[in-house]
Amino acid sequence: MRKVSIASFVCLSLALSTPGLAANSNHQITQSPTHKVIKMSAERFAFSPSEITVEKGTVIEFHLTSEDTDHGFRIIGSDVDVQISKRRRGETVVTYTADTAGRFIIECSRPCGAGHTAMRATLIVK
Ligand SMILES: [Cu+2]
Repeated sequence: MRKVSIASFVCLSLALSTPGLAANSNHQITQSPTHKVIKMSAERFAFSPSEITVEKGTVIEFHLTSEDTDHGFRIIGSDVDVQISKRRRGETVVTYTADTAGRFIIECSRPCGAGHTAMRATLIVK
């Protein structure tokens, strides 16, 4: 009987001594990153949409498809560089956390024809 009451006391004092922890986890819930799915298609020699704007901290899930041949999808300055397989070969899904504000160039990274080097899109992180 006495052991039980000591245990209760310990639990109670732990709960009372950690109000900061409780407040902090509430804070994290309200600040949890926004998750955004963006469908983007590639076709000689453009991405559609060609400009995307997100809030800083957004976790972007790109769903990429091609309307013609193989294309690439590289966000310059990041690790993201994937292939978008030719039409009807399914979609490529890649996740990017937009944790830095700025303008980022997305370029096609697979030679796809005459306009390949001009095949770009812009990601704006506010
Ligand atoms: Cu290309």
